[in-house]
Amino acid sequence: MSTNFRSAMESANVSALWERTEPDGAQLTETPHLWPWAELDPLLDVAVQQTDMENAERRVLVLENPAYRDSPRIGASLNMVVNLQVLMPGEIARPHRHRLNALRFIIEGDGRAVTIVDGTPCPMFPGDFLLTPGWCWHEHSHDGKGRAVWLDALDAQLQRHLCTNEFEPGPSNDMPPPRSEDAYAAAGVTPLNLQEDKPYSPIFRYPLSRVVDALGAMPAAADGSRRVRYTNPLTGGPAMPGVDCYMLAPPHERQTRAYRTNANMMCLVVEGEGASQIGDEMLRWRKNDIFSLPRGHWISHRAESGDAKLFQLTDREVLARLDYLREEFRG
Ligand code: GTQ
Ligand code: FE2
Repeated sequence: MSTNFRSAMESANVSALWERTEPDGAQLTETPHLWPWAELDPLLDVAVQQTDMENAERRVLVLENPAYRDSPRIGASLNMVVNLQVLMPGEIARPHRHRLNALRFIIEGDGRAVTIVDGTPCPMFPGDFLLTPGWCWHEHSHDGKGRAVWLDALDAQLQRHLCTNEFEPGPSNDMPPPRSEDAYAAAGVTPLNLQEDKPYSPIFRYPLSRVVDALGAMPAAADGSRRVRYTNPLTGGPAMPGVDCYMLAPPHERQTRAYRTNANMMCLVVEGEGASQIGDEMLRWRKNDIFSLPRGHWISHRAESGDAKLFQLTDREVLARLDYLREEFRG
């Protein structure tokens, strides 16, 4: 390429596509990764010793997928970050809000730690699933005993790419009045007179017991698995934008039907133990382990105890709504 052409392009603010070399996302090779609870658990104690909630906005460990170590990517999964947060008795995490959609899945706590979401207090018992949808005020407090530990997941990289995030520190000047979720407690019945014009579920807290009841009552699929989705009762769709969540009970000593997709998924082991075949790799998992299911691999799970349950979060719905989703099943 002549020097004249090069400088003419530069001053005209154009470039030659045939000379560009940066790889596109499809060439990024992701391998599955498992973060064992046995390694995460002691790090949380050290994090408590080394941080003071007076100075920290949140006491959070960010899971970093080693597949992205030499890339500008961050976090556990391509479009979603997965973090662990810990709060001690007497501590608070101050109110703020952001456009990122966030969820919490509670790992440890005595139910005396609370997240207040837009004025609604949500007690945090182990196994509970809580929503903090985009632009809702939220703060955490703890007046019980022992550590409160939970998984946070946010659609951070996606919104970072789209430049759609905003952040506002509290205190709030427009906190909505506290509301009750009891109107939604009866499955199959939704109130009609409420002005619900929000793009997320009116339920902010999904207790584990209801999920376990549903899994126990439903028939198994042909491969023996049982799976429920956390939905918005007003639409039947996902509970909120950005991250779509499920609970899977894989069959005992049997493989689920293998599938492959261009969506990304993260799993938290809620109960029991088992193994997941992900491409060429077999990941063995047990309670509180966290692992990634990167796009493109053939995936199949099996339980090795009767009670095994995986909490799953995925960007699948984002891809589906854009008509970008591709997935196939084997057999
Ligand atoms: O608890 O508000 O893990 O704002 C990352 C960002 C937690 C939170 C995270 C957050 C929060
Ligand atoms: Fe937040």
